[in-house]
Amino acid sequence: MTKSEELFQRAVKRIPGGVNSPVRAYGSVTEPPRFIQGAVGCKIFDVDGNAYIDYIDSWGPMILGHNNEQIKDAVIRASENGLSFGCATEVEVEMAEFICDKIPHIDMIRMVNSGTEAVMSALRVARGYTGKNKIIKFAGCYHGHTDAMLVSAGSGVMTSGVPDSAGVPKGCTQDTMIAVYNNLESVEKLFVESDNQVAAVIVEPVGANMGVVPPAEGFLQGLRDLCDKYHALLIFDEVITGFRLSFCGAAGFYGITPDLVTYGKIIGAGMPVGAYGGRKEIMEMVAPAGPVYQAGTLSGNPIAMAAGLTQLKILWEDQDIYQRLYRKGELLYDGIRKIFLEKGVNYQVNSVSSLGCVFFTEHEVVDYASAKASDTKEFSKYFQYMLNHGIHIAPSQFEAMFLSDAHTEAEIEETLDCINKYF
Ligand code: KE4
Repeated sequence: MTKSEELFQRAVKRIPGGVNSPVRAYGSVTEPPRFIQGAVGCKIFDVDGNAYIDYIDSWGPMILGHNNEQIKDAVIRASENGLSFGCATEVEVEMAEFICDKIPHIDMIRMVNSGTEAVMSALRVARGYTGKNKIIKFAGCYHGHTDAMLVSAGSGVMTSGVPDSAGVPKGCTQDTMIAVYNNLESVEKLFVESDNQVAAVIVEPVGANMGVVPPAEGFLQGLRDLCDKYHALLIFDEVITGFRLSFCGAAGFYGITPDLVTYGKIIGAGMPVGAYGGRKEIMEMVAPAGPVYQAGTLSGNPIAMAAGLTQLKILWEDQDIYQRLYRKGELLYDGIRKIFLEKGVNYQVNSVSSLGCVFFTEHEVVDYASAKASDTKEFSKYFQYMLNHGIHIAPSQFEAMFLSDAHTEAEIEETLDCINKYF
């Protein structure tokens, strides 16, 4: 028995499913979950001494690669003053000023502790600001596990095949309406049906929780126009795309201005940080400035802020990273497309810059229904081969591959060689 297997046997006795987040249980693949000892750069090491090229990157935060020295030093330095005070600190002001000075559509921002908390709070602000209750989300998009968003959600919900979640009363989802990603008609239909009661449309500007599904040409602009037409807010959930596609996220990459934006992952550099922000007139609705309540014991934690701010400063000062990530994405995902072309494999490869995935289906994947048509059994066999040949990808068809600045051409070539051997 491997140490991972032994740890998993112990874990399942004391932690539901043996993990603190469902996707880590490898539930939809046939491998026992790997327990990780450590990581550096683009490599991750399990407790049995196996090394892998890592394309999970902690689900996105590790855009610079694992164990970045500058970030580690910042955490150690900050921890010397204490871990948490429950009072305001200078680093929170620096973090807020840094982001607001550089992201044009953010006048004010509130730190929380996860992407879920950021989304939950942004939805409340949108409802408080507009005085309306309905929210439009998209099938296959995942916005964390707040009750109102656990409807046709992506990521772990989609992986587990649970269409929604137990324990979510109808009352929590009665105001959540589901549209079809890349289908503007399905969105306008809901606006018309809801008798002008839509507070907000929330969208992953690049779908990355049903596998990777890029926005069709005009889709994001269409959402912007519909929200303006029906006086609703457009919320970009940039928990994955924020500070990844460009320093200004997908909003900057596609040139679309959201009214509110949610962040997670990269903003904390691996520490538990989420955030939501937008125009001053909206954000001043948030307590104690306004009537929309939201709070958190560890929000803006000084250690987490030190980590996140260090990472954001590195990204800001070296913005060529976004060109490097774009080129690495082309090398990897175009490389897979080339292999499929040469071998007559008709599977799909969807990608946007450093995000991408292989869909085990012969049809184009443009939304939840077409993603769901993928053969998850074939995916599981592919996952198992990759893992046993030192390539660590997400243990689910409905997740993304993440490239970091630490991945070099050598690792990408090694990955392509492995994929070539498999197919
Ligand atoms: P967290 O609460 O997990 O920090 O963020 C929720 C969330 C919100 N919005 C988007 C677009 C997200 O992708 C996420 C979380 N992403 C998943 C990966 N697909 C986290 C991995 C996990 O659940 O363990």
